[in-house]
Amino acid sequence: MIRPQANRLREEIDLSGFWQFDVDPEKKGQDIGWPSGFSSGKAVAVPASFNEQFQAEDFPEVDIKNYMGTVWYQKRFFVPAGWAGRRIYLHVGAASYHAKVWVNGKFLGEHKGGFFPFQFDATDAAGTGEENLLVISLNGELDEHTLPVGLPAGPMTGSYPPVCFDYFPYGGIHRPVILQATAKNFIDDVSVKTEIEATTGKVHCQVAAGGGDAVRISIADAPETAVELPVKAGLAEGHITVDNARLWCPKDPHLYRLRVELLAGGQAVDEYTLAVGIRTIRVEGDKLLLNGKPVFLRGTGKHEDFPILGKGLCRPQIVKDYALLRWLGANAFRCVHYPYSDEMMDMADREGMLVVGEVPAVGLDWKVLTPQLLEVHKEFIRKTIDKDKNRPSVIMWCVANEPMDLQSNDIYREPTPEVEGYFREVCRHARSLDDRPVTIADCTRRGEKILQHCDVVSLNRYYGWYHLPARLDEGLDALSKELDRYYDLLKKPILLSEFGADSVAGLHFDPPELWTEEFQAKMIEETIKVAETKPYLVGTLIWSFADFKTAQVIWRVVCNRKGIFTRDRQPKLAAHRVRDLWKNKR
Ligand code: GCB
Repeated sequence: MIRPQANRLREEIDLSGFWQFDVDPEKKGQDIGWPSGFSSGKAVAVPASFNEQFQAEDFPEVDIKNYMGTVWYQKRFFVPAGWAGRRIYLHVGAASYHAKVWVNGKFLGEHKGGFFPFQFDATDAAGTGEENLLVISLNGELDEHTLPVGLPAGPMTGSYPPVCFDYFPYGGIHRPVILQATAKNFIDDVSVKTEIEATTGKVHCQVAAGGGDAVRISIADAPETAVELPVKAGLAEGHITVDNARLWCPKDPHLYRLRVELLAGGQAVDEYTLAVGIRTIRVEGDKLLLNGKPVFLRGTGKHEDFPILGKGLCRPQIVKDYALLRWLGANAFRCVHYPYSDEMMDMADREGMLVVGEVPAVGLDWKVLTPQLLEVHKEFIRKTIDKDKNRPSVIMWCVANEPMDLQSNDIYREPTPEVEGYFREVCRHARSLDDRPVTIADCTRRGEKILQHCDVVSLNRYYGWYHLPARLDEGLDALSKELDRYYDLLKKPILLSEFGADSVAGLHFDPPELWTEEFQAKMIEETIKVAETKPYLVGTLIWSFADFKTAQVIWRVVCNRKGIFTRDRQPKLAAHRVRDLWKNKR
């Protein structure tokens, strides 16, 4: 899938703005004709989560802040007369969780999964030169067959709202909704892989086309690179070469503009431009090699989370987050626990960030690993890869976070052969779709049976906090031994994919105590120092970039407070300490 763009052969209309919104706790909307429009409810902003946009009395029939049931969105939009005869489709950047879409009462389709874009053809449903009505219903209920998993078990048991993962289950249309017009012959998808031979960059392209007879690919502003490829059975494949290629890397994240033109009868009928970074990424021995040279990831895990907006796209916040990452000296982040917006990822490509992409597979209690969930998991791996496959910044796929026996909460329990088989298949599937290294973030002490199927071993470790709380010296010693143990067993590169401690901003104590800024700063600093003595370690990703909203449980103070920045992006002591460690290393 490619996202909409405006160019000489494509037009787009962004439907961001105020929409009509209502709740439907009894799921009656469809029976009483809401797909053709409804007049009840209130105005809501799109993109954004709906949960924090209202007061409780605005929707007395539900608890709107914690509501995960059905809601309806509606928007009138005008399609220009000039779009007559064009192919028109609707692109939704992301909506949580299960979406159904109608235009002028005509059902276009449905989509499951809160963090992926989806598109429906609206050519027949939408009228040109007139006003149209778009209606989207969303349902946010999660269960044992969804990802994230919705069966409340493990550490979040008893949370409100009930979830089994540590972030707030915000609902709504979270990313832009865009209407795109193309020619009837159109570019449907572009997949790019890059290779380096001495100083030459090779850009392999696979273009899926709806119609047309040939595809021309070139680097924009370098017409001599152009190559023409025939379209056969809807596909065109080939490569262009770039002499003396500027290789994409954190210090010089150079992006080439790949131009793809679809030709019919010798005429360009569609065009698409894609930012491409020429780089390679692979694992060799215990190293992660970017363009053949070892890289070390210094950064944090993040969330899409901000007051009022919830998980909605906020461009100023994205710009600010990159400014803070640069200020820290970070070169990396992990998309905990789902694929991020394209806007966030565009900046990663431009800023030279090394990104661990992540499938929204969290809350994976061993009990729910059924063949049915495996199918959903594989489908979501495909969607995650499809969304960000062309991005130079994405250097690894994390295909699951902390699978464990959540019911017993026993981190020393070995996975059964069935559990191991599930993750073997998950890793195999990811590799069959893409050549980036595959990882799983483990939180148990017996993860080797699962981690052996990965290319990089990711460990989420909280020594000094959840384990050996406040006993930092003992914790660091245990961490050091455990890292060595995993390396000796698996002989693979290890990423410390989470570590950290909660701190309430403004809470101080000397000598450092749990929950204070001093303890968090010390724990993070000392953990980084221990980790960096390990030659097989390929990165340290602090948990977390900023405080973020969680469901209510008695050990979270409104938010998870492991941020080294507050939720509104003010630095805690830990951020200053990390900057001292990293500022000259980027
Ligand atoms: C983890 C999870 C993350 C939590 C974090 C914590 O291991 O991957 O989702 O937020 O621990 O703070 O407990």
